[in-house]
Amino acid sequence: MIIKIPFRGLDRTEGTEDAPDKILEALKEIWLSEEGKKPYFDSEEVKVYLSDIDKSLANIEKESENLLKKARERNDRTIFLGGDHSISYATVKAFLKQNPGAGLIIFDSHADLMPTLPSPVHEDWLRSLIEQKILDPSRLRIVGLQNIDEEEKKFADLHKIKTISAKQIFAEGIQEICDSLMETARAWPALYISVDIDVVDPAHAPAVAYPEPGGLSSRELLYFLQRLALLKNFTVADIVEIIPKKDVNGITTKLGAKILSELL
Ligand SMILES: [Mn+2]
Repeated sequence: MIIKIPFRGLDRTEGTEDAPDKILEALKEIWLSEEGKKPYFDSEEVKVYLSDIDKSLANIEKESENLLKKARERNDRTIFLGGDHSISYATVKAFLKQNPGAGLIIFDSHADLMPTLPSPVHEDWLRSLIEQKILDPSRLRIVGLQNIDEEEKKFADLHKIKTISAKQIFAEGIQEICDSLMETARAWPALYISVDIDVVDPAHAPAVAYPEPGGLSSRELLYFLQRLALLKNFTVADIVEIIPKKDVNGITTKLGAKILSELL
């Protein structure tokens, strides 16, 4: 099941609200996944209010909960299409309500652990979930990290958050890193994977608000996702932060569609 969430909380991520429809459009050009599966899906859309963060996040949480229940009854995987990363505040909350003790793997060049604002946005949503004791930081991995702020680093150290930088992936080897990630995730009762497209090098995914040169290649991200998607406890994912109007030749949107086809 694909759930479109055309929401962003900030002007900086303006345009991410166009991504769900553009990604689904690009998906039509992907005939088969690399495993040879045809992408079959139902799609739903969550109602959001672009001028009201709190109202939107509350509604995303409520509707996601209902849709996740429906997906579970049908034994379907659920993929949320953002929007900016703030949507994960609500979707992860809905997921954890149904799957207590579950874990979260985030692919992101940034940590999203900035000091919290009154309403969660794409740079503090993760810290909000931890401060509000919704997410247990021991069941969290941030992969592909490149650019972390000092304040974020303090918070990550304090809560012993395990991060795997892009540099580490290069130095230690993607296979080994992925092996240990799989081992960790396999032990969790359920797994949620969040993909911030800026984890990918801007040479491969230019349509983002904060490009970070030195990121993963498209193929490296696909390698991680294709392996993690083999885990039976992997049930929910999101793909966020694509800004179609900043794209070059539609490659970022198409990468989003490709990721989607590999995760379905
Ligand atoms: Mn992010």
